[in-house]
Amino acid sequence: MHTKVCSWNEWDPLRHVIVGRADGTMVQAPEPAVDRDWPEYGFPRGSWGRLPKEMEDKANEQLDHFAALLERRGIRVDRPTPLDFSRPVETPDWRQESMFGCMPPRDVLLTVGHEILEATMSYRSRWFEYLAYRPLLERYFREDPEFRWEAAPKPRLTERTYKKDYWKIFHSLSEEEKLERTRRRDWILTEVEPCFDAADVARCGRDLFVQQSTVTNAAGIDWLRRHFSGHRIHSVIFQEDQPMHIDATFVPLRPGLALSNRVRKPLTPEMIELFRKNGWEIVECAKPAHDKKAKLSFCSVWLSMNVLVLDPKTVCVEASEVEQMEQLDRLGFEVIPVPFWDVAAFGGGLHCATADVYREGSLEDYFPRQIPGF
Ligand code: DAV
Repeated sequence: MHTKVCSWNEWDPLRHVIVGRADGTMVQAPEPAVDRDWPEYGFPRGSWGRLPKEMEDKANEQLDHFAALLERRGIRVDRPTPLDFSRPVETPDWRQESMFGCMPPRDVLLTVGHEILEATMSYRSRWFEYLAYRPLLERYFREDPEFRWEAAPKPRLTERTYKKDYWKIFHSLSEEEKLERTRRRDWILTEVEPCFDAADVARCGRDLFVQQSTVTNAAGIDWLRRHFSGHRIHSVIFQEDQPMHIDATFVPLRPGLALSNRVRKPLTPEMIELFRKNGWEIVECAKPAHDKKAKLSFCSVWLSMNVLVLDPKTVCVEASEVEQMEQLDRLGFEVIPVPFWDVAAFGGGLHCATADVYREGSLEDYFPRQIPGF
């Protein structure tokens, strides 16, 4: 089979994609970066374990259905090889009692042009997650002589990577104080070493928008800036206490149009200015269908806007998100409803669950008028 790795943005016609698997996904063991207490679902603070089998089966059913739908549209779909995520893992610096899973390839793999970059990740439970994608990456490397296979430096993730007593202090703060911390970009990660998740990056040709977040620090963004030296890297933040991944907050849909979260407002005025100056329209997303997170899910109801664009006229949207579908329809898209809510607890929505391998199209400059210093 002919393999070509290349994708420059979030909207060019999709021809080859990775779709994750729910198999063996864990409510991960405690670790410094994660604060979780779910007694109502049988996972009180300190506990961990595999997500219930019936939930896993339902999630896999929806993932398989989504993969088949993409294949029927002529898109090649590859799937990761799950590890035994219940196993403890260790490095010379630490031991972690479980891993997480391989449902959201978007978190780990960043495709920019002919390159796929394995992100550092910043959770100990996700340190080895790249291994689930190695059989695919090895194969692409064999089959596509132009494929650039890269991995960011693995972080040490010692105690020095995380702020001491972060959660204790966080829980004592008022909403206003939490927001103030967000404005200061003050979350759990220190700046000792570069950390980033691939899902904090929104790709628009020459311009990459990277959200600084609970899993992506300034050093991580600096690393990306030096690594993708032919690109313009824009560091952005949004109004959200515990931001994690840009793809339920700010989503480019096609040249000239982006979807913005109606609550998590951009806190980087230069970003709005850049879009405006270059003739882009930013529309607020529709109201989500759900009013609370899915059971056992870290992800918010804003998975409503975690859409997968198949080409500039076609978009996949979670099937219960009626208002989001209607809005995208009004914006001129053919909307494909995809049942996916049962996947949420396994790490996200339609964008999270995929990673681009090949989209047609070339590297373009969608923001010729830049803002100095941004
Ligand atoms: O807003 O809950 C979802 C994206 C996960 N990859 C959120 C983040």
